[in-house]
Amino acid sequence: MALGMAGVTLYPGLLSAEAQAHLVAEVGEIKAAAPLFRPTMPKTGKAFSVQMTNAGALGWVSDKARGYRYEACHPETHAPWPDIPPPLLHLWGLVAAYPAPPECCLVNVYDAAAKMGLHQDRDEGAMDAPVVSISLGDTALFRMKGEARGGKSWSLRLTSGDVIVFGGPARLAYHGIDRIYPGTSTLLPEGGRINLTLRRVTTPSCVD
Ligand code: MD3
Ligand code: FE
Repeated sequence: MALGMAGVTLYPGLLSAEAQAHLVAEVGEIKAAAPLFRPTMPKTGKAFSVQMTNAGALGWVSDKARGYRYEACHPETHAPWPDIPPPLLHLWGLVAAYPAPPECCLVNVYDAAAKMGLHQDRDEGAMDAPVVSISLGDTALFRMKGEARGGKSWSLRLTSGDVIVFGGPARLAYHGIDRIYPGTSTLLPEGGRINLTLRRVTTPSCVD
């Protein structure tokens, strides 16, 4: 599908209402095992407006002292992250075209005021693997820019049930969430938006 940039594939509304509700329940279980935390920026310690948690062998975390990184355990409970729910492993198999499973499911939770500034995802060792993003709940205004940082950006509204895959030349593109549109979905009783990103973090040592 043509979408403004090579390496980006949008599957609009790929997830049925039932599949979305099932994923919300799975996120509830992840949150019960690994409570939401609010990362802070490297060096400045400024808090993210987005809350996060993870599933998988490695979870993405950030704090003032040690910055962006992947860790095997929760930053506050120090427990290992829960497993990635099987339906998400299945979805990765459908859309990622990568010969190894994801190691991280990062859960981003947005309230009506939350946003995420333009950034690159470059904390992963396996940059040949795509990132698979799943949107649940309120619509978000997503913005993306070429790898060059300058140049023009383009925007896209991501709605509940959309799946978008970023690979190849798009893998190092700058991207962010400019705003949430409150009240645009009834999926989450408390409103807001959940984004799930599936990521390969380490280079696979063997391929089956
Ligand atoms: C393009 N999350 O967690 S998902 C992130 O909606 C992140 O929560 C946003 O950016 C969110 O890092 C955007 C879309 C996305 C995710 C990863 C990418 C786009 C990407 C990695 C490379 C290029
Ligand atoms: Fe990102």
